[in-house]
Amino acid sequence: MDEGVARVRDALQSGRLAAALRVQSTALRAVGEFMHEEGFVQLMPVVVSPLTDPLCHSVYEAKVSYAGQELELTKSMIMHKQIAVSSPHLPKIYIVSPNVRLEKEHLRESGRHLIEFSQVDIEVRGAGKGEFMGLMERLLRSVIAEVKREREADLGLLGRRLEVPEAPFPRFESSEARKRHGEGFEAVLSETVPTPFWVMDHKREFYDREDPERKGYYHNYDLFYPEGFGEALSGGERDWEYEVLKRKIAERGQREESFAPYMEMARKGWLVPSAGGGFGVERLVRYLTGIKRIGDVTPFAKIPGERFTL
Ligand code: ASN
Repeated sequence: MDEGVARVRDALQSGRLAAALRVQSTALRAVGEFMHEEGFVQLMPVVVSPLTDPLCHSVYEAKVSYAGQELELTKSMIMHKQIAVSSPHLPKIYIVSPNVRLEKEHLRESGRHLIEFSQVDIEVRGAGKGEFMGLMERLLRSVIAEVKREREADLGLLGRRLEVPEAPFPRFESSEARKRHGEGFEAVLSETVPTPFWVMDHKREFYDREDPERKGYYHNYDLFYPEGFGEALSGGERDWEYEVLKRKIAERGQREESFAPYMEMARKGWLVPSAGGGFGVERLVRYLTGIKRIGDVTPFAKIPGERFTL
């Protein structure tokens, strides 16, 4: 028998995976209810498109051709989000979006990478980072409270103790954290800070807002889980002006044509300021359940570099 088949069957039979999936169901319901109460509109995911996130790290290409057109599998819906909130009728949106990122093999042992995962991707027209971060703190607190309430038995079975963290969460500037803890500062902080926390200012993709007066400073943020669980969410305020986007694309050695429809909208002045971010569902479930390996919270996990059976 194929080893992969046996592994999936064992995981399904053990009961732990089902407990994690019940936690996931509750978490997703809590996310949906929270977003609904906050007035967000849910969009359905884009799976293939000529336009997707360039990402700030290198992955293998995931392309399909259809009727003579080259399309890419979605890495994130960032640009679709910006385009959607350019409508004054859709100021607050979210999507539970499948993301395909064909990560390099060296990430096999990271415990937190999958080559396909689900991202809750959120965008708010006209928001600043403080507003968005506050929203995410309330969201995480309400998800944890709901999971504790509804899945007490499952958390017990998994031996997991969870506390609803106090808000606001601590904030660290990446430049200071790097000076203090070196290049691995994110891992150090995630191991040592006892609550979820933010790291501000990452040199990242062209769409995250760079301070116009302070070149090289980005108005973006990552949320981290404690206990070594690592990154939870990444996001930022956005740039929207054509000349700024054009310069930043060039600085990254990327080609404007790769983002043609988005850049056309920017050139016409149709994009608007916004802020947003997205968190990985499987990573959230890892943290909620205390299960360290991401392959253990989902039945058909695609770990980078592994051979896939199902
Ligand atoms: N979801 C992220 C954001 O909104 C983008 C990403 O996943 N790369 O900034």
